[in-house]
Amino acid sequence: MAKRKITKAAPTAKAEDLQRDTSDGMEQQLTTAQGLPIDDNQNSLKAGVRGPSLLEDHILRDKITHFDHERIPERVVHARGSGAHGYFQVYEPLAKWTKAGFLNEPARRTPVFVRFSTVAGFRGSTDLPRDVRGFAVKFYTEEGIYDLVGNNMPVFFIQDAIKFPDLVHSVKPEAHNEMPQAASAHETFWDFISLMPESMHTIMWLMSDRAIPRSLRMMEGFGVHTFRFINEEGESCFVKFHWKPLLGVHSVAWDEATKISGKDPDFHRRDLWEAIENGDFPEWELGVQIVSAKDEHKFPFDLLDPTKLIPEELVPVQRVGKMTLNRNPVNFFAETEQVAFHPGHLVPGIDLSNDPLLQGRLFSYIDTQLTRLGGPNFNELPINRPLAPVHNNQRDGHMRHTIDKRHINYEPNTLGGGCPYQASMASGGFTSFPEPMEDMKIRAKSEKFMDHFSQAKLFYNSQSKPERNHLINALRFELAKVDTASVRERMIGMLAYVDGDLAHSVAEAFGIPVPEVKLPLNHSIPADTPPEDVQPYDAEPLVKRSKALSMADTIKDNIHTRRVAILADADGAPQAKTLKAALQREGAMVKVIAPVMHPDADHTLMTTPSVVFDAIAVVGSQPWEDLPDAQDFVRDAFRHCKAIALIGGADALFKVWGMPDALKAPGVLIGSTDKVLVKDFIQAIAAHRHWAREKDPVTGKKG
Ligand code: HDD
Repeated sequence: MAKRKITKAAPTAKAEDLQRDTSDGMEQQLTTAQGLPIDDNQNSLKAGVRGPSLLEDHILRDKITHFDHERIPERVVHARGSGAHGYFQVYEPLAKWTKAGFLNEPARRTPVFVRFSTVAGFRGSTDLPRDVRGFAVKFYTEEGIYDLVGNNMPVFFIQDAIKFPDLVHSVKPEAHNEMPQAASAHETFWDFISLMPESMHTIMWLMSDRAIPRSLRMMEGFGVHTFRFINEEGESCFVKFHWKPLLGVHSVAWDEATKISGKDPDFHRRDLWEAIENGDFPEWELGVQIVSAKDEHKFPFDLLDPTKLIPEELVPVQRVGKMTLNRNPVNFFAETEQVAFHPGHLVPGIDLSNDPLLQGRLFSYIDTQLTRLGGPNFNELPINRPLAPVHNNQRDGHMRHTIDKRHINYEPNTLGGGCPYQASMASGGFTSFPEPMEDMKIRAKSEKFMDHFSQAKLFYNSQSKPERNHLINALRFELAKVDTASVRERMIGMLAYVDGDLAHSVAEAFGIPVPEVKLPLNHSIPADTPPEDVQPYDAEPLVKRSKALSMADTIKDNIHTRRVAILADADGAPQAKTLKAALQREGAMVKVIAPVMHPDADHTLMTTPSVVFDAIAVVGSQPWEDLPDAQDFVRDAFRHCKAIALIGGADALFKVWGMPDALKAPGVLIGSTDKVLVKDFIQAIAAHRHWAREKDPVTGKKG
């Protein structure tokens, strides 16, 4: 074998180099983990060219040993996630409520890392299951790390952390056969839920279109729990956190979601990545709902109950700052996989409440990192490291990075000059709000926690007609995947406590009347209650409908970053080009799709279905109807209620399929690429979806 010239590795002479944690791999020769240059990365060391490999091959073992340990345990929940870097800036100082530095200096850009996730699926599962989405934000503030570990839904399934393992076991794939992946549509989940009336509000959210977002960039975020703000004077108020996306809140259709899962399971991850690479930086405004200490008990629900939201009509959301995501991670594992969030990562000015779900979380997150990241030093990984300096007497442990230069590792001390010394409140030391406490030790909940249905009703009543239809069909779908009739029936009976029509519409799909069910005697109802006395306790809602709970009136005035496909063969290319340019001027991301690649085409039909686009145009009169992929392309776009422009004879398509009515359906435009059509098409895309086209899958009736 020809001898290669070896360039010597640069000596790592400087002490600070020992603390390096990144490697760009550029113009560097290959070495072992110990820095030994490797002469042959193709062949293991053998006893002769046809002989066995030698145990002595330390280079082979160095490589394979590391490879064998490349995986760490995935998160028990939220295993599937996508992350991005960015920054947060407050608009005006919030000093009257909080002393948190990053919420008081408009000039300060606080770096953030955000990880979005699904909950139930494994790490490699699809981005588009029906599921809650995690929305976790790590703020690298000057006062240390602050983590806002929220979801895209403002409420949670259970009221007390002690039920979390039960909830998660029920929704994860079933224990005997590990099916289904990333789906709540199976019977252990619905068995559990039908016995947990407190979950009914979150179930409304989970069955709604919120659970199948169009994009991570088009989701709201919520801190869920009530937290506390504390100002310089030591005064405290309650706060609920919101993230409001500047692109509006949008979702896909359920049939579309299932198809995307097959065609591009990385749909959300890709969408986020591409938007950031293209410079279309996703933005959210941070919103706060503030409740003064004196108003703590004025609502019919308990502020500490995580199954309740505060209707925006009662307490408006004040937009106080903006988060921009402008940088993709360089390495998925080092950043998105190793990032470790914890609701107990707080800064002075923000404190916890006694919400029993939050209290349990405070234990769970550190505990899980010990297993996942291998020990107590996970805070030293680059993605978790605070920008604020860290000085304490915590030492050693698995994978310690810091080389502590002082041997004085206790406090109080004189040998180390008393350092590190305790910070006073005046110098920024964290102090908990001194909430008065005196009560008996008890396993119970406050009475207001027993109100399980009033906000489930509020949510259902606040949905537009198409949104309600989607919710009904989601329940029909999910319960059809339940094999045990008694579980399904109990669940339908439970729905009747939310809304009679809802329960009836779901029951209709199973050909049964709405079963009458007694509320289950679970731990949220006192155990000595006789069954005949178990009545739903419904607080009188102060608001009957809340506009903010529906997506119908979200932002729909632009097509910025919307994905549009133009189906065009070589003959239609000139028209496709004109249309593409016009849509791009409005900020859309446009791709030309062709049956056979041509110079103006970006993708072929075979690899590119319409489900990964927001709108389609078909150009030219070629017999598209003969091509099976083209048929699915157009039919899916029609079924999923997307804007469709048929240009230059393409309208023949629907006629050939015996769907002449489709040509008159809302959102379907016919014409040439003249200005009028382009203008109408842009408007139709901005409207997001034309739900009026939908038919009920059970009755076949419109809307
Ligand atoms: Fe949790 C992860 C959000 C209740 C225990 N949770 C996790 C993540 C998010 C949430 C966004 C992913 C963070 C990331 O991207 O790494 N969790 C919530 C919200 C909850 C909630 C909004 C209710 C309001 N969680 C909750 C409870 C417990 C946990 C009640 C346990 C008692 N959650 C965990 C966990 C995870 C986690 C097992 C898995 C991986 C991790 O923490 O780091 O500890």
